[in-house]
Amino acid sequence: MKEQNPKKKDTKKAKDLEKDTKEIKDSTFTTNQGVKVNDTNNSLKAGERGATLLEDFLLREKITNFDHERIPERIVHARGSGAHGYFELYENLEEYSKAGILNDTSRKTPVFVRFSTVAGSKGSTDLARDVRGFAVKLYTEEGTWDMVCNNMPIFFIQDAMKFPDLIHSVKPEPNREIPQAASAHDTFYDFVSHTPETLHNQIWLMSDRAIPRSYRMMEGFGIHTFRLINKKGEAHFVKFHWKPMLGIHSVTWDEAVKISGADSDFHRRDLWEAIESGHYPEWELGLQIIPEEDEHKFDFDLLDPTKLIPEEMVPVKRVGKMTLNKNPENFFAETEQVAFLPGHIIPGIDFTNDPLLQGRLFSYRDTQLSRLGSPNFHQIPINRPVIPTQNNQRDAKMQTSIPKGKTAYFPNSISGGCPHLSKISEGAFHAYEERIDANKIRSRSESFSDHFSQPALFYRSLSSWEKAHLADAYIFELGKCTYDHIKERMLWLLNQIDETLAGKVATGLGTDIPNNIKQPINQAIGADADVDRHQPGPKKTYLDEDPALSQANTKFNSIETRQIAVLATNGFSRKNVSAIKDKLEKEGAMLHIVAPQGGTILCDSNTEHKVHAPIMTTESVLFDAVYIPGGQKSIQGLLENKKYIKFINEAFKHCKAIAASGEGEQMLDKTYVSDYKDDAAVLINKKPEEFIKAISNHRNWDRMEITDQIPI
Ligand code: HDE
Repeated sequence: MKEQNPKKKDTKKAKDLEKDTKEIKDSTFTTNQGVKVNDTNNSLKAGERGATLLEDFLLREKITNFDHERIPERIVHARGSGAHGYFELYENLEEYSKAGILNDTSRKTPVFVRFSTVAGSKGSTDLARDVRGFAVKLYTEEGTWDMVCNNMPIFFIQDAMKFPDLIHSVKPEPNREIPQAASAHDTFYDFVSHTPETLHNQIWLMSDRAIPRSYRMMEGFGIHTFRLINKKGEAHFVKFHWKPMLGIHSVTWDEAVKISGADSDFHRRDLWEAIESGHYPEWELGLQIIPEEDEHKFDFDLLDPTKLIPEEMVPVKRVGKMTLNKNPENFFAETEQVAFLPGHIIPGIDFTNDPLLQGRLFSYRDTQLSRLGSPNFHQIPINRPVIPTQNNQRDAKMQTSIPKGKTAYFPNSISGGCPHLSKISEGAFHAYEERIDANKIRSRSESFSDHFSQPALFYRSLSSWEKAHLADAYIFELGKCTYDHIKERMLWLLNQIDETLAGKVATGLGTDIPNNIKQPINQAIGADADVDRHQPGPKKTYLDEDPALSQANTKFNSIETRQIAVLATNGFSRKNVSAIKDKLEKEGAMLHIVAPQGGTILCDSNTEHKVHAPIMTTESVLFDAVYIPGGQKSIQGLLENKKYIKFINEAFKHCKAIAASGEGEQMLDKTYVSDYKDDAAVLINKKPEEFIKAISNHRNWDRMEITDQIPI
């Protein structure tokens, strides 16, 4: 509990504030033209009671700026949070790629990362059930490389042409603008049920991956197959992965709903606070590398973005580490104005013909023009490459540099042919010389028609608790749909993936699984297309399970940044708290006193301790574990406030570790925990090491069977 020395913490805060405000402190208030100002509170009037004069340029400048403060929010991924950091490479990968960032292990490449939800508006809750964006801008010495990833390894659709339909279906319905940041509504499932290629991403969306515990505890995936190109011009296919050092962890849906009320900035705050406290989030960069000659070796098409390559089939090679160590100084200037483009690649990386990727290569530049208002968006500080740029592009809105010289064309003699071109051997980008010999057609390859095998593989690979969460999620989402035929189509499709899953969902919805539905994808292809040729193919089993798909197989070896609520008030046992505090904090956990009121409380040896949160201002869903120290007076004080009972019951329901010492057990006796004291993550008078182990396990999911009966 850092609170134990309130003075020290306050001094640090004051210093930070001093640093933050230094620039402002030493400055004089002026207009945007530099004219000094003596009053920014009153407009210029004819007499004390007006009228206000049009000539008041101070008023007009201030109000005009305010009137234009907003830029259009992103059409998708509007809600996001960013951070700065760096990337370091473990080993030289020149065999595969000539990209400097993948060759030079001595480099520390700066990065800016923006995490986001997809469907909600800029002010929507962080805990919506949604895919998360994971966009990484790598400012390399050979140009900026944007890896615009998601936290799921596949996408909903196979062709960019369908993207507006997908997004229109998931966004609030256009007549009432309802619901916000939620996929649980008719239009989304109307689209999904008519577009079976969505089923794979859809089942991930129903899984715990869609409600992460933290941005720091989720994976990132480039999704599309890209190419790595080496100096000899040889290509390998590649899938990009970001693997979180803290493992992949999620909250339960019940928590997600409650967190949205208790702290809708939960993920943003979590990222910010982890970085401020020096617990820098880290991910390893992973590559799945596939030789070109293996392109057709798989049971699915490498160009199909609705398919992943199971790690069991192609292992992920971990090649470097990304660390986020600095929060943005200004949200708008950095996190809002950052512009990611999948088309920003560097020599050594190249695209494939994935039709979704190809569409993205157009869309992102186009959207930045609408959002940021000018093709000069690369001149905004957060978007500037770290190396100088020169070319003959000129002018346009908001040109902030002053290009020198008389020539803005190439070739020229007046400027000595400058800026001059580079050879490929000097580092110029050279598109991979893929042979293309084809007819122009508006169609899709039959190799993209298998829509059931991978969702089924995903479901088979999950643990029992993940499967249970997933079925509940389908019941919740489909239960929110009002059209029976949409539910029926969904149930029929789910039944093609897994009969047990479909059965559970049908029971939850109180309906039957239909035997067949008419023409499953008649609308999802063109009017002239051969419908039979494009029906989803039969389900294949090329792999029983892929352990990497289950969160049950992630890392459980750290309690770093885990938030521990210490329920205490005046008279708590200092000895009890001291016994766990040092050990937990040494492992990186953060202890917070949750007391009946704010200010400070006294322990049983009369020392003052700062309260982190009065119980009325917080909820157990904001913590990872609960500790109740002894001290009879403290326990009596806590028992006077019924919210503590709810707090513990909820932590128990959400399968969290709960520890108590001495008289602390009396609190547990008033809760549901009293009947389950032999639970693996209920620790009464146990050693701190056992508490640490239980917290590092994230949750005791075995408890789920009983906690589902807890009526809160
Ligand atoms: Fe995006 N996407 N997207 N997307 N996307 C945008 O660009 C788009 C797709 C992703 O933090 C937009 O700057 C199309 C896949 C992230 O600023 C827009 C298609 C993946 C972010 C856009 C896709 C993504 C975006 C909106 C189908 C994972 C947030 C604002 C062809 C690999 C980046 C903007 C940030 C943002 C278009 C599909 C990830 C409209 C047309 C697949 C992480 O341009």
